[in-house]
Amino acid sequence: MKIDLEARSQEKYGRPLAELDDSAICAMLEDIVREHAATMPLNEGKRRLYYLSAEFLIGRLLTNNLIELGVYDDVKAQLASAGHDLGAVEAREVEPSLGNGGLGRLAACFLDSIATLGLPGDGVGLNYHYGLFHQRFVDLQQAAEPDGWLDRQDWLVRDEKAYTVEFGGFSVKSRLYDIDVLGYVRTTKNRLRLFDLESVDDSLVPVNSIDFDKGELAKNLTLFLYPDDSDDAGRLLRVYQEYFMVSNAAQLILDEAMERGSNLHDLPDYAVVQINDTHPSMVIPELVRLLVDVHGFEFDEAVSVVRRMVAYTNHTILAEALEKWPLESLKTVAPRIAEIVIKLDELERAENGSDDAVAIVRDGVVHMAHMAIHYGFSINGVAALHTKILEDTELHPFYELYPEKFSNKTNGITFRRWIMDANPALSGVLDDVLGTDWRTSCDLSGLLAFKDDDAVLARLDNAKTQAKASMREFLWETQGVRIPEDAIIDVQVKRIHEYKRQQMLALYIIWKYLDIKNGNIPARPLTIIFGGKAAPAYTIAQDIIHLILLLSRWIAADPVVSPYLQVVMIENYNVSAAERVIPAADISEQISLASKEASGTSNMKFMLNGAVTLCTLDGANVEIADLVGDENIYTFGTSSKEVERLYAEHAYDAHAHYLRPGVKLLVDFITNPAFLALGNAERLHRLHDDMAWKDWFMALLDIEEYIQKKEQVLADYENRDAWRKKSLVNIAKAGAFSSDRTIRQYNEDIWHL
Ligand code: 26Q
Repeated sequence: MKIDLEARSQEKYGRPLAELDDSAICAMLEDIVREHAATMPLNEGKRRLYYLSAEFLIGRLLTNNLIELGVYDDVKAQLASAGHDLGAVEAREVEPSLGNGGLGRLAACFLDSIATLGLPGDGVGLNYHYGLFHQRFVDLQQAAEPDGWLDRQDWLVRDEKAYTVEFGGFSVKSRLYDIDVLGYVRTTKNRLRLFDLESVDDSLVPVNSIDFDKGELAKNLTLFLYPDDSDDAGRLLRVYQEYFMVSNAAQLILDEAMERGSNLHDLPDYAVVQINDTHPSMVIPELVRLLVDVHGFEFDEAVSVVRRMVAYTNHTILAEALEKWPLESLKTVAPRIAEIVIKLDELERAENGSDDAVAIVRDGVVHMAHMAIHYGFSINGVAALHTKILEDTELHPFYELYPEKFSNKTNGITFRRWIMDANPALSGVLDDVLGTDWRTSCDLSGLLAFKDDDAVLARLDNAKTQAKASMREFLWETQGVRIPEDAIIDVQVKRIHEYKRQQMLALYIIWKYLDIKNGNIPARPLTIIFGGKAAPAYTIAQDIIHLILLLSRWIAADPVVSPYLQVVMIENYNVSAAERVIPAADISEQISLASKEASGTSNMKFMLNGAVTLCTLDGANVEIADLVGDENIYTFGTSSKEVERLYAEHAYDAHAHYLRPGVKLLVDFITNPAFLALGNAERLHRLHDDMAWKDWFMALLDIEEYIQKKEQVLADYENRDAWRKKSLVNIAKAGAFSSDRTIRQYNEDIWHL
């Protein structure tokens, strides 16, 4: 593809390129990419994948698309010669806010890999007008505001397809928007297909609040993406949303299959549906409904068709996060779906002679995961340990019924976004040292040969320094925070959740603060960076944010400690922030309670960017540890087996751990009088008491070993040579976590495209 920006500028704006401002250039580049993408043919194949997901956390698209088209460097040079900086232009793009966290970002990485591998497969989801809320910090607390990303969003292309969705008591018309998904240097494309209502009343949403009259919402289903851990008020609306999503998706799937020659009896030859967690699981009864009610199938045949085309990915072992809907809610939202779910439950009981443990409907509650496992042909976990736990404990009765349906597909990340786009300095070093093949093979193992090569180690180190400079600039510009140039950068970025144990890192900060106060002056400054949103209804998570913000202010105000210790909480952490912060990290914090984090994917992004991991043996950390070896990772904490035992036997005594002298000191710091005076006493007391009496995720069990390990990490950092080698090994081994590898496995084992 050839681009002449000067000619384009004259044509679009009637002015020379040099006179345009960054926003105008951004819009112009978006136009160019969109127009070019429109001419690209779709990936073809008899069987198409539909990746159904309530979330696609795609991030900004301009840079990514310029990279995929192979014109990034050219565009950058043309802009530079007209006096413009592509980085500043990129920053004008508004990031779509269509996901909560890991699950949504995984879907986005998958779309990139599916397109890059040239496989025929589209994402299908919803076009939320305000997406997830925008996070602001007010009075050291999280405030949630609507994120009007759609106002300035330029990537959506209106599609011809439109359907009717029937709810109990009313029906709505839908409208489809597409975003083209380009693969890396490919001439064919896929699409992200986002359904919306034909008309939505945005005026229901007040300017500065995400509270609004939910009574009207049934007709405005696509206004918001609900946070995980949503409150009850949001739950019924979530069912409406989910049904709207899957009814549209199912109609689209049948439509396209018929267009391509299917008689629907052979539908599994034309379509395979991957459901991203249970959120789209109602696609199962919806497909059955369409085949029976619209296309005249017998119920049994419809079920047999659907059974051969739906596959389910599980992303959680937290029982409370598995979707269970009251049957009454389903009856309200979609009465016919409720009927079909009941029939599916009866059929399953008859076929398996099975008991309540695996039932779809039990005590008036519909277990979505159970339905997906019985009526899907595949279920997978997202990391080896996670899949093992599903098989051995959480979903064991299902594993006994259908061992052949279970498999592991360890998550992955796309290297296009997470090095080529986010870390140009490191990409450049890799190009020079390895040649450019790694960009498509994602094989970085060639680096290992340079483990003792001073010149290469120095270049990698220099790339880290450049990434740190970029992050420092970002935090200065967006938050007015200054970070010392020589600081060790220690990062935990992810949704705020008790099981992820941000509170344990907060306790470390208290320990370190007291240690410095006691005269133990560190060799160099340590900057600890947090980022992440908390569901507005998740009180303890809000309390944890408050504690972090308070610690940040408290330490900054202390002249003795602040030269050596700094706490930063990134406001409104999102994909764009991740791209600036992850490349800069020295230490990757992956400290969830073992057995609770299904996989984690930031762990992979940090590793790829040369951070060294400090972690529990949870999720994909286990696989990272196996790959890099003991000398290149720091692991600590109670094992997942022992954690499971503690839960099963109710054997964890939080208060006993709290009463240990070193621990009590740290926890009680949260409610010291000066702190209470500066912060919100209610939040601090609640968090203190939760830790001292409940500590459901056992932070106090692991805190001492965690502090020890972290101190060892900091000491080892001072051996600069050894540390650079650790960093190199981590990068070299990260190829295993390319989402291209993950997608190949999905295709070979499940999709067969
Ligand atoms: C459910 C019902 C109502 C409203 C919201 C939700 C909801 C929304 C989002 C429930 C869960 C989520 C998101 C889950 C998630 O992000 N899970 C993460 O998935 C990653 C990709 O597999 C894993 O790496 C993480 O370990 C897992 O926590």
